[in-house]
Amino acid sequence: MALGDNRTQTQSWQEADSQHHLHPFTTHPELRAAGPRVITRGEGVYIYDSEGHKMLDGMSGLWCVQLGYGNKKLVEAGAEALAKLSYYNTFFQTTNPYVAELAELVAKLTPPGLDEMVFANSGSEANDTAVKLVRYYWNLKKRTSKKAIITRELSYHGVTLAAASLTGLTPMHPQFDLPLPGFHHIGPPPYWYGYAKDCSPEDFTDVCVAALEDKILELGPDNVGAFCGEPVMGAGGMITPPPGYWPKIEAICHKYDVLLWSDEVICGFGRTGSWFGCQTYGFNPDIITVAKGLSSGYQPISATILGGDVAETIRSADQEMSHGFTYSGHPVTAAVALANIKEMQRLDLVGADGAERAAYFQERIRSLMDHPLAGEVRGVGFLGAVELVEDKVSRKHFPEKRNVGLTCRNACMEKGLIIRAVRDIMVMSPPLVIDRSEIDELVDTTRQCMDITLDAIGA
Ligand code: PXG
Repeated sequence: MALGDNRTQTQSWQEADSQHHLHPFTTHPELRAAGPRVITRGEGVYIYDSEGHKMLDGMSGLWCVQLGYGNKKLVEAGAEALAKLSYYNTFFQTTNPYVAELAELVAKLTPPGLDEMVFANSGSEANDTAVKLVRYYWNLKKRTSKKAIITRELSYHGVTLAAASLTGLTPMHPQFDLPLPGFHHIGPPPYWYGYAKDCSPEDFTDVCVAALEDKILELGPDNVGAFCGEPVMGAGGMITPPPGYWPKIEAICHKYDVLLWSDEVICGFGRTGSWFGCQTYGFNPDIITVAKGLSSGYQPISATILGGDVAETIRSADQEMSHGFTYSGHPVTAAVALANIKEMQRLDLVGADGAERAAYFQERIRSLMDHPLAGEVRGVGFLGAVELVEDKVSRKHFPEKRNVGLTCRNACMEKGLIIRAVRDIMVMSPPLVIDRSEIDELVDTTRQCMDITLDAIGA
């Protein structure tokens, strides 16, 4: 197709989109002035737009395509299920082969005891489900006052009413009169580099853990149902916890009989180097929520996974659990998720092969630390972040209006690399199949764009 034809087609898609499509987290007059980029194809770690630009997707879409794009095994599994059983529900004492096998396989991978699950379509729905099941559990236990849920400042848990209420990125609240009652956010978040200039990481762990204990005592342990957190905070700035944080959080939850809920929508399915982030950080949650990597994002599917007494109490309750979606355990999404996990196992993405490439990724991103803009480089598994600062010694950030992160992100886009800017934190979450030469491309382009940023801001 000639370039001119491409442009005509692109423009017609842009016009159609601009007239009818309201996008997530988007300022629409801005988008409509610029016109959306139309992504038409993905293969391996690369995506392509309608004008033929090739981009290395250093974000795995939205932290989700563990297997990269276009994996044939998943395509075939989806097509086969679509042809054989395009839909049937899991209400009224029915199931389907795909979701039955998926539940069994997921239960094998989760830590011991976490082996009952409710399926939904998105991370937000999995989290809303968890909120309801926390309430249901404490109602079944006849401890009906234990309903408050505690989360952390800068956390991201989704956008439905309950999930957005859990979310500690508070600018997401006022447009929608949130949070709902019963949701409490504690600070500081476990973000040592950003919050603790005069404190060792170990001491900062204790500060963060004390914030949870203080909040439980303030609300009264009899009123607190659960604490929910992401093992590594994703959308809030790729924040890895300080040493010993999670086991200490777990001990506080046990002390006050508060359920521990690990939101693994990003961290699940190999992202941090283990199947689940709680395994990487050594803690035992009562509830795990997953989405994204469960199907490598090829189909919308999520799950709320229950363990211990929560699983036992809910599975043995002699009453109907009045919850579930039309598409809970959808055969096509389940078939794709099943094929995804089997493919991840076949490729050893969470075994020695993945670990070797993750170690290389971590080593390579740390090489960026000698750049004048790099205040901290952090990461785990296939998560990485470079925090850009004005002054390395004092950890002084640039004024927000200088848009340093955005400048760097836009430079990366120009050079065919997709990474995220959260404030001035450059975030990377590449597909777990990324190879060494692609890791080199990711890191080398990032360095080049940090140079461009340095020139642009005249620092
Ligand atoms: N929990 C966590 C930890 C997440 O990261 C959700 C829940 C909600 O999932 P759904 O499927 O309802 O979107 C998420 C989603 C970003 C970005 O810009 C992050 C997410 C979604 C969209 C954008 O970093 N995470």
